[in-house]
Amino acid sequence: MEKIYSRPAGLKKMINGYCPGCLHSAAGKLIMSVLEELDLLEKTVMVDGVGCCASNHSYIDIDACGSPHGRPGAVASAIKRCSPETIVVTYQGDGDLASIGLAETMMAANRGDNISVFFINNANYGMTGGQMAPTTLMDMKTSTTPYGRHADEHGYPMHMCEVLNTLTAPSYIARVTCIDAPNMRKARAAVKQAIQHQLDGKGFSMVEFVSNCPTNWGVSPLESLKFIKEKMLPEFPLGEFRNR
Ligand SMILES: Cc1ncc(C[n+]2csc(CCOP(=O)(O)OP(=O)(O)O)c2C)c(N)n1
Repeated sequence: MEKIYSRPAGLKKMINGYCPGCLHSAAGKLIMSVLEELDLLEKTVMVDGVGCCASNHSYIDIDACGSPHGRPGAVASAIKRCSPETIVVTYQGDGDLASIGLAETMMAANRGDNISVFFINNANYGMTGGQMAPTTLMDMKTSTTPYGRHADEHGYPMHMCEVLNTLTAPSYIARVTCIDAPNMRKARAAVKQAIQHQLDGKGFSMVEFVSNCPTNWGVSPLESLKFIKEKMLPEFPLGEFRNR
C-alpha cells in the first residue's frame, strides 16, 4: 500500500515549521515515501535550494546538502558525476529553479545529468515575503507587484516543464499537484517515475508540484487549494510531458 498519509521513515518524528496548509510538507512526504519504498533512504543525497525548500533540511532524515541560491542543478550534477551510485535529488522553489538558478537548471537538463529535480511552484518567493516569481500569474498581486503582474512591465508566467521539454536530453518531465488524494496518488507515481529514470540511468528528470503559499497569498489553506484548482491549473496544466 502506498504511504500517502502516514510518516515515511525518511522524515523525522517532529512537527514541521511550514505555515499551516503549506503543501511543501505534502511534497516532501511523498518524496520520502518513494525513497523508503525503493529502499533508497541510505543511498540518497538531497540538494536543497534556498527558500522555504531549505527548511526541508530540518525535517528529513537522509543525507542532504545545501547550495547557493538557485544552484542545486549544478551541485547535484557534480555530486552525481563524482558518485554515480548515489541517488541525487534536488528540492527547489520557483525563485530558486526558474529565476536565480535558471541557467543551472537549463544546463543540467540540457546535459541530461542523471539527477531528479523536484520543483515547488508556489507562484512567489515564499520565504522572503511573497515577491513576484517567474511563475506568478497575470494580474496576481505580490509584494513587488502590488497592482498585479502586468505583461508590459513584468512579462508572462514561465512554464518550466514546457521550456525543458524543448530540450533533447531530459528523460522524464511531469507536472503534478497535491490538492487532494487522487492528485497525491498521481504525484507520488510521478516522483517514483522520476527516481526510476535515475535508477535506470536515463538522465535528467523533473517533477513540478503546482503548490500554494497561503501566508503570502493572504488566503486560508482551503482557499489556497481552490485558487490552485481555479487559477493555477489552467495556467500550469498537469500531466506527463515526457516519459522516455
Ligand atoms: C544569492 C541570493 N539572493 C537572494 C537571496 C534571498 N532569498 C532567500 S530565500 C529567497 C526566495 C526563495 O523563493 P523560492 O525559491 O520561490 O522558494 P520558496 O521560499 O517559495 O519555497 C530569496 C530571494 C539569497 N539568500 N541569496
